[in-house]
Amino acid sequence: MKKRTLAIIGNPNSGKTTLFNRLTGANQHVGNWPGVTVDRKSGGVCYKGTSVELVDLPGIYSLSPYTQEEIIAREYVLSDELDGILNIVDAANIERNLYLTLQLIALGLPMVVALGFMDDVRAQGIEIDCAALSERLGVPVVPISAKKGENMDELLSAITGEMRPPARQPAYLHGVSAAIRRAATLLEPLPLRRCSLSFYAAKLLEGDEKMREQVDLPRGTRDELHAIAAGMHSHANSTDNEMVLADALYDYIEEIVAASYRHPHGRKITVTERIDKIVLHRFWALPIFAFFMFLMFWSTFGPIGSALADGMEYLLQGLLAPAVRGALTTVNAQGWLIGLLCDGVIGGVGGVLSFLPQIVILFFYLSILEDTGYLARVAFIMDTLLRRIGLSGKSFVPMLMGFGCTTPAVLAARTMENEKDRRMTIMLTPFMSCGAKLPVYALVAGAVFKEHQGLIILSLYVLGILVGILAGFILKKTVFRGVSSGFVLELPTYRMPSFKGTVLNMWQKAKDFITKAGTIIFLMSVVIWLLQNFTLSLAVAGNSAESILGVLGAAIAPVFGPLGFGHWQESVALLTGLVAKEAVVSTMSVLYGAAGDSAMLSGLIGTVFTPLSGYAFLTFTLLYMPCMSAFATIRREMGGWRWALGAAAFQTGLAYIVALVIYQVGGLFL
Ligand SMILES: Nc1nc2c(ncn2[C@@H]2O[C@H](COP(=O)(O)OP(=O)(O)OP(=O)(O)O)[C@@H](O)[C@H]2O)c(=O)[nH]1
Ligand SMILES: [Mg+2]
Repeated sequence: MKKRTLAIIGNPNSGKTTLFNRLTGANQHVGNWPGVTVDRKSGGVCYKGTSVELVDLPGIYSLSPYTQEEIIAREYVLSDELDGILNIVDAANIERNLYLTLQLIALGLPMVVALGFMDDVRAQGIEIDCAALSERLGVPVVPISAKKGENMDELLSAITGEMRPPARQPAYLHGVSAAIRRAATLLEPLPLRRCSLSFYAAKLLEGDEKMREQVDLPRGTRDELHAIAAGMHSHANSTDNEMVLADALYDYIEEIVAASYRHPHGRKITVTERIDKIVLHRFWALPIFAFFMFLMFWSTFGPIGSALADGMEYLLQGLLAPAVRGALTTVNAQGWLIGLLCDGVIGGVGGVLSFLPQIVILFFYLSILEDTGYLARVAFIMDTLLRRIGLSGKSFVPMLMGFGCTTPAVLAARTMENEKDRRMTIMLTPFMSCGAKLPVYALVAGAVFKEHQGLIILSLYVLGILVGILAGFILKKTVFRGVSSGFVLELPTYRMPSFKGTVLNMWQKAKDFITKAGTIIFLMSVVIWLLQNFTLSLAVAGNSAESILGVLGAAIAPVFGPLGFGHWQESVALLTGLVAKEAVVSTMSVLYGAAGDSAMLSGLIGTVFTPLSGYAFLTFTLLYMPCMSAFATIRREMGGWRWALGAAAFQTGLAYIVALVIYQVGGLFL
């Protein structure tokens, strides 16, 4: 028996992924802002012997797509891969959500509506008559709460049972149904899904550009459709069929809502509105945002973060390293093996792992930022500022996500309406201080700036944002000239972050970090240790300057001379940072031969850098091209090597210039 494939479709932020995770047991990312899911993910669910394949998609407001993720969702809906639709409707925003529902019904596919957020709606005292709603829509309606897991059995039996196509076409089509029927008959000979012909007909009559490109119409058919479309607007006193159809649709929605939805008397000001009054205040908005940033920062790098990092370091390097060394010595292991394990592996991997607590704290804040719904507000606040220089606040969402990791941040740019803006945003996100740069900051700033390290690191975070905005301004005036589209990011209702979700998120990030340390960083440390201990003729190197790495590093080092860090060790470290930014730390740790002794490493680094060259080094680390995995994502999203290499050259060039200016101009004063 063929497994049934159902697409979960609904508005952005309507709880699709929450429902998907609950039904399939998956662990996909959930966040309280529109645009979290930007790709399609599938998972299976089995109920009473029937199994169903569910596909989670990016949210869409209608079947007229503008952004990349919306196109992904629509293409999937129109493909032959799915057998039916599980439409999730946010009951708290029913009018807006039903717009999509009615368009989906016009597709004629078997469909079930899950009426989500029922817990929220009930708390507001709203009553919804699901039977009346179902009767008017012509499809089954199941009230649920995906977050609380309410009514999941009923929903499961609806989607595993016999699913029927909608009982009838939505009544809103009646006013224009004659035209749509005629157009649909015209489309019959074309290779389109039969049950969706009226949908295609409506879209083509509406004048949907993308649909016209997609459907290959013979000339005669095109002319006839044109004539029908012209007839439609003369009939409706309007020249715009999209408006005619949208009006008809909204009139019908009003009717449905009036029949099934009961508001309590009088509307109270909601908590969200109250919070927004303060948080989005004309004067207070920015200081409040700055305060939250400071708080995040202070906990990550201030006393709490440092104490935890010290504890971790003690475990790894104070206890583990001597224990391993002792054990190896007792079994009379060869000197090179002790060196490789203690200096190479524990030094390199341990050097990176000791920053795990700080990474976890950082992700705790980022998770709260997303789950409460404040992230969308930050974009909104920044929009007013960025608009003045021609940028869109929406770029700021991917940029903020870039504080975590560049790879998902680059994908998040898919939510931008304007293709030029999307490409520009992709080029800017790597300027943010991603989590992997954090260990580098902590190591170098700690060694060079001692008690002022917090301030120095804060300045790097701010510098990343400023360079991002400035580079955006330059790009907008040159490569990506054009007008940004208006700001259309919906501000979600504030929600308490769920404890489970936050912990899960932190655990996921910690796991990624540990895995990376155990694989890439581990390998790199071993390779670096070997290259540092052998000469080009493969003899054991007397001192590391003669080693393969020493020679290689010395060849590149002069490039960085004008930036103030002309030692071969830093050049090699920056090179390995292209694989993963954390590798800058593990490489320096191995190369400076600190053998896992962090106090010694810190002392050595403190003597290698002056405050000025240290800061130039950190600036370069902040701004130069991102790691391999982010680069690969940029190449995919930009659609080609030329773009990706161009972006990398732009970032590295800018990094060089900024670091050069800092070192040279700073040198005049210090
Ligand atoms: N109170 C309540 N909150 C919910 C419910 N379902 C989801 N949420 C919350 O709504 C927010 C959005 O959930 P997601 O599952 O990420 O929404 P989505 O539809 O996948 O969003 P996009 O991927 O951005 O389109 C999260 O904060 C969820 O915790 C629900 O039934 N009740
Ligand atoms: Mg989602």
